[in-house]
Amino acid sequence: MRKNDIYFTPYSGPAGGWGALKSTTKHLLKSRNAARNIFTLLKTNQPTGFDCPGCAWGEKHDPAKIRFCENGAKAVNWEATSRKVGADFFAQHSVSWLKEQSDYFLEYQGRLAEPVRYNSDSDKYEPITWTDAFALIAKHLKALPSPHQGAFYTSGRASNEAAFLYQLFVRAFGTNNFPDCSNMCHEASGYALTSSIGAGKGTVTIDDFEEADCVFVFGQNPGTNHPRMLDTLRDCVENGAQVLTFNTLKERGLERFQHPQNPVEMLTNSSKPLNTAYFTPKLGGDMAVIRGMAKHLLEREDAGESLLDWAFLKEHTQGYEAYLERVRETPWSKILEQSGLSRDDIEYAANQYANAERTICTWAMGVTQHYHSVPTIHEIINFLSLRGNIGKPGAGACPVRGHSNVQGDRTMGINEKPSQALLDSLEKRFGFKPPQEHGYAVVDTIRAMKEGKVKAFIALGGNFAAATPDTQATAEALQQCDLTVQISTKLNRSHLITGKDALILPCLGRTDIDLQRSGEQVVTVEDSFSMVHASGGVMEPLSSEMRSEPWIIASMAQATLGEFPIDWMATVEDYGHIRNMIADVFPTFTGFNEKIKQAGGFYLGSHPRERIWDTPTGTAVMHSHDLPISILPLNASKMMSDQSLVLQTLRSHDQYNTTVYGMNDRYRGIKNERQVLFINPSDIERLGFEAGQKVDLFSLWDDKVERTAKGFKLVPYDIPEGNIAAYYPETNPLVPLDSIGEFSDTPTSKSIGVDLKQHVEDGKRIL
Ligand SMILES: Nc1nc2c(c(=O)[nH]1)N[C@H]1C(S)=C(S)[C@@H](COP(=O)(O)OP(=O)(O)OC[C@H]3O[C@@H](n4cnc5c(=O)[nH]c(N)nc54)[C@H](O)[C@@H]3O)O[C@H]1N2
Ligand SMILES: Nc1nc2c(c(=O)[nH]1)N[C@H]1C(S)=C(S)[C@@H](COP(=O)(O)OP(=O)(O)OC[C@H]3O[C@@H](n4cnc5c(=O)[nH]c(N)nc54)[C@H](O)[C@@H]3O)O[C@H]1N2
Ligand SMILES: [Mo]
Repeated sequence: MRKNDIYFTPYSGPAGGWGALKSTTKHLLKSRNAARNIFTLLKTNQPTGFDCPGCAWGEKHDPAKIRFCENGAKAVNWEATSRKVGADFFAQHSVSWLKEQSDYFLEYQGRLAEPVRYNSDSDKYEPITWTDAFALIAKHLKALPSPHQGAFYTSGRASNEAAFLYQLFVRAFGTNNFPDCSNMCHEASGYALTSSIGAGKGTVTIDDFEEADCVFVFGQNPGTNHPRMLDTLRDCVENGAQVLTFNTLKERGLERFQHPQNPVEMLTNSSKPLNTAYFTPKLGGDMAVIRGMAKHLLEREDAGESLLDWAFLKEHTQGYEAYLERVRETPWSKILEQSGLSRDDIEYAANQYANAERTICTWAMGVTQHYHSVPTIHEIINFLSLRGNIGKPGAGACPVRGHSNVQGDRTMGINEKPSQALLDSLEKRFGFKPPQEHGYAVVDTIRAMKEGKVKAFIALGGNFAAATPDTQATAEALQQCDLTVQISTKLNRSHLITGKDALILPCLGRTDIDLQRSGEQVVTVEDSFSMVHASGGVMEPLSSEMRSEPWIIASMAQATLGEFPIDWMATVEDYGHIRNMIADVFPTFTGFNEKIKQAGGFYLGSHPRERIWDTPTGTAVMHSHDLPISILPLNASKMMSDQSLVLQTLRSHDQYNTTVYGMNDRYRGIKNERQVLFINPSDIERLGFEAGQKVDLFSLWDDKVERTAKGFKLVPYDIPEGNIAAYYPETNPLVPLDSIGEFSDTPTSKSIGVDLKQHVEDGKRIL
């Protein structure tokens, strides 16, 4: 590869360390509230404080240790700002004017401080009382000819208490239309795990990493997105474990790491090698990589070695013979072509696995946002099963969740396809028959809005307009609604894409003190390791007009349903009442209010971990899939020419999903810009462009709709030829609504076929 470092000056220090602390401090100071925020920060993930609103990585309980990471600090600080957005702000700025501003500008204005309603005559948001806001919601919801014309979105920061009340309200109202951020995130993990091992969650705890002797990390960037995971990986390496990383990009955080809280390492500026091997497969190539490793194991087994755990396979799985046959039949040529790795690399990785007694596989969006994500995760489970690596200490499957309580929200029943057990349990406890038919997930909700089948949209957090695919189509869909309601902490693009009636309801965040009639409340959250723990805010709310999420949900329910099936307002006087209801519905939460008094929280348990398989056959199921015909969705691949490229959309270091904290991406060497396109230098040359030149992206999808994202600067990067990368949400206009994963319906945000053209200035914004 031709080296080109004119435009690309990657961060030269180790990830973590001084660079991380310096950046954290800069963000703290920028909020004009430094002392208050540092105080807040120090309470993050402490037994007395709040759960970090950053990621869902777990934490060993150790009261002596201050736990924060750079990105947790940014998330806390962003929420705990002293800037406010109240009626005066909206009186000054029309929605049309706000639409012209950047996402960074919108969120930077501060915390939403009072409820407002959109007035289309003035094109401005105007104050509304809470009572009138709930009356308006009730009026719209009651006017719907069918409850299925309402859709109720959840973003993964909602607490268990808020999520439980929300699903109860929506089901009592009469629908399972629960689009949620999970649909765009780990949906494929939930689907693949449930259909293979009978439970849609990971099977490991944080302690398992101490016992593991091999960890495979597929398709994730923990240096930016789960920084505390790097501590764990570093400890694994120190314990002598192999850490094998598979990532299309060489991510700095995974290459080297030093911890900001280890002064000795910081002073010497030394960094230990973290990963013992790093492979860069093609986008979407992981299934082929894993198939290749399985094939090599099988070849060694067939040659007389004893590597497979036949006892496990025979006693605990179904379908292993068919799977092994499928592995034998898969030609190496196809494995090498789709993976983009050499046979040596794949065999090397397979041999590390063969040497290990206890192996963990972790993964995130690099695995879940493809067309064939479910088959890929099935392949991961098969791979683990081959050597009995499920249900023994130090081994198992670890989908690393994103939002801090996205896993808990699902546990609480935020699910458009609820299990019969959940519905029956709700019926038994609350005495009404919940809707039995499945509801709409994210993509179906957008389609239904387009077709006029969904008329009222309520969002418990998040940024639906910016986070979802096909931005133009989604915006048009949202605008066809009669009512859009956003329950939010910060101003974002979704507030500007309004239905005929639109409300913004300002809520408390994780860091705020939540005072209800019985006193200060705590809520609970669940991390990626199924640990549930309490979280209580520490900051005085900025405005007396902000309300807690449970209170807002209870008030909407009361206004819409009266006291059916419960006295909503009495329930939120003390969240202990909500937890009692949760315990009645979910047996694993028995004694909930007592259990959360334990420092560090309690473990929900995992059946697969005990080798109990809640599947129809009572065993784990090894699914055999062929490798996909193409690693791009077919509708895109048939449009590809030899000039076309495959785009992945990912996160920069200075963002939290659609929240843009700043314009740098330190580890990737980007300063002060986000409209960049990471590309292999030989592709730049082959396509006749120059590094630094601006290009427009045109998405390939066989439906004659032009989808573009314009003005991206070419940045030469260490990325496989034919693959490119750019930030989300700027690239969401390129993701066709119909480009979704098989079985999961997850937008294929990591495999989009595109053509590049020289940039033409036209000044148009998509939204
Ligand atoms: N600071 C911060 N923390 C966050 C978030 C945030 O935005 N900012 N978001 C939170 C959320 S909701 C989530 S879901 C997680 C997301 O955490 P990640 O999954 O780490 O997020 P992405 O930025 O989408 O990164 C995808 C990574 O996978 C790689 N990749 C992409 N495609 C492929 C592929 O086909 N194969 C392989 N092997 N690698 C691939 C990319 O190069 C990139 O390193 O982080 C959570 N934590
Ligand atoms: N192209 C592309 N698209 C993607 C992805 C991708 O990798 N590529 N990733 C997908 C993934 S993994 C995810 S999880 C989704 C994320 O989708 P969302 O969860 O919908 O988006 P966020 O950006 O996390 O939402 C940010 C907003 O949430 C609100 N908020 C923050 N904290 C709170 C709170 O405590 N309560 C309430 N009520 N509101 C709060 C603020 O107003 C803030 O503006 O995006 C998905 N979209
Ligand atoms: Mo996510």
